[in-house]
Amino acid sequence: MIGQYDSSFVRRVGIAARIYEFDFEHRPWSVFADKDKIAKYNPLSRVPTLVLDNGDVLVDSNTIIDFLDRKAGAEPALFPTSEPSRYQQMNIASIATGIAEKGVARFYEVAMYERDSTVLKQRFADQVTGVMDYLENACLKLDKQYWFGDEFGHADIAVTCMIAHMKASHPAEFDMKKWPALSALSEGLEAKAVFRDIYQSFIAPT
Ligand SMILES: N[C@@H](CCC(=O)N[C@@H](CS)C(=O)NCC(=O)O)C(=O)O
Repeated sequence: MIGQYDSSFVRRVGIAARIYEFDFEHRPWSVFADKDKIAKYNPLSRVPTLVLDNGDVLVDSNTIIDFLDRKAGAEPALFPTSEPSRYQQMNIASIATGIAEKGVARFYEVAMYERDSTVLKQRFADQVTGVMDYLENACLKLDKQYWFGDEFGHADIAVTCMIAHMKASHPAEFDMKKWPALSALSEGLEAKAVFRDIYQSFIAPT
């Protein structure tokens, strides 16, 4: 698997692969410094990129997670198998990875453009507030410890990886005191061995 664990997308895939006990080699290549190496496998030069033993290449965390889930089989799957729980938890994961995508794009805008756009700045702040308030309310309504029940699943992993990534890359917008339920959920998961192992502190792209 190609990509650094400071990316919430790479990390959510790494955590799922570890939980499913799949053996994989990890190439922590940077999307900027190692762009050309990544492009040999993925024309988007994006991570995560998963190169299979037969040479096929999977791109995008959602595609890779779908592949891992099917390979792992129904029993240990990290999304529920029945509806409406399945689509509800997929939506939570999509909302979390969606704001993480906005976060990556916003980081590039601020770091690499000579002049910031006040429109995009405000839009990003509104999207962060909208998503985090939505997730906080959804988290408060849980009748179990996690979205997946008594154990954590992909929705819990995606939210926790997104929070770590966004707190590090957008500290001004991510004052977690505003979202205490999400804070408690992510802090609890970050203390677990698999989250501590599959981790890299944020390195700003240059
Ligand atoms: N939708 C993708 C997003 C992946 C993504 O944005 N990865 C970032 C690293 S955190 C990246 O590769 N950025 C380089 C670029 O977009 O040019 C996924 O879920 O895997």
